[in-house]
Amino acid sequence: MSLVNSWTEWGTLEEVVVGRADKACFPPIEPNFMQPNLHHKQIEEWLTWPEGRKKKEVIERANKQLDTLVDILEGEGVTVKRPASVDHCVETKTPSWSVKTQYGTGCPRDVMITLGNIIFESNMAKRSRFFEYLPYRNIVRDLWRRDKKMQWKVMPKASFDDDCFDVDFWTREKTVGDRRYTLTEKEPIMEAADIIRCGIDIFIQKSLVTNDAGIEWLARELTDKFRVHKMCFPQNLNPVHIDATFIPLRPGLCLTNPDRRPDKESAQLWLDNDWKFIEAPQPAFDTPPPFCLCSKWLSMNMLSLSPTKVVIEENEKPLLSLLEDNGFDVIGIPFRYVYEFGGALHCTTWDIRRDDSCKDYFPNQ
Ligand code: ABU
Repeated sequence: MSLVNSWTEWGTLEEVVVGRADKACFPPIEPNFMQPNLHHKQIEEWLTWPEGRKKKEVIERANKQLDTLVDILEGEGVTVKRPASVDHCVETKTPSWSVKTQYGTGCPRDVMITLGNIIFESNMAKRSRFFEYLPYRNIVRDLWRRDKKMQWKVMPKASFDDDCFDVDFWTREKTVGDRRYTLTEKEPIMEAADIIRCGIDIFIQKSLVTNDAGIEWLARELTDKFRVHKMCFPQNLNPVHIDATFIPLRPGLCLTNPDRRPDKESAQLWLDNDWKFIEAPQPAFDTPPPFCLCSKWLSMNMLSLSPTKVVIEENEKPLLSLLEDNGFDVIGIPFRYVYEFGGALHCTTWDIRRDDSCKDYFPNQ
């Protein structure tokens, strides 16, 4: 039996990794993180971005919500694994740069992805996240030893020298459709949360953390195994990860973000294959919690347990109704304390095994 098998975002979930808030730090200012958005004007006026370790109480309350997720998943019969608990408040350096601290282990999804029988480690886009794969290595090594069909692929580490970054991004005026972000094309760079999986087809967006070279690297690496498609959501001037933008819920049904619609070219393949788009309702809150680096659209960042069951944040009542109206069982859990550790329910998980296979959901292409 394969221990590693996950081809879609919605197959029945059998084994998953849930992140930890332990020993996390505020991400340090660096070329790919120069203007943190505090989301709250008043806070921005009196606060400079903090550095160093997050407070013990803040870590504990997030860990409590992560533990609740673990309990729910285990109650649903899902095997849950956790990354190693490591201290991120250590200086990180290579011969050409250093940053004061690392970040955290809250978001396995950003680093790790299962593509069929391949476990894939992305190389990340921030210096402070250079070593973020390490807390997952125990899990990967164990699976690799036990599942003889599993493949383990690691993206080449980027140098993250200054010329990997276009720091003018932070000051120039942004225009719809520009598609120039913080990364240059010097080296392939990618974060796994910019990918969504639908059987043999994989969709990926260019963003502040994934460049065109990263997408090309992935496409070449997966030739003959997957069809890799670029997607673009031109209204999003600061794209970071696709999983609060475009969420395939089950074959033929996709949740879309009304502020970030796919462009015509990106939408065409879905429409040609009879997928239906439903728009997410406005989130329950106008802003994410302070120190959260994501947008209010974490509301959409759900974890699918199967093609008929999902877990969402408990405050997102309009989303709950929409999903129920579309035939889903919805489990709502408290999760907002986790948001400042990098994201919501999709971000903080990495599925290792789902009951699904390499199907073609887009025969018409
Ligand atoms: N990592 C998911 C968050 C993306 C967003 O805020 O749009």
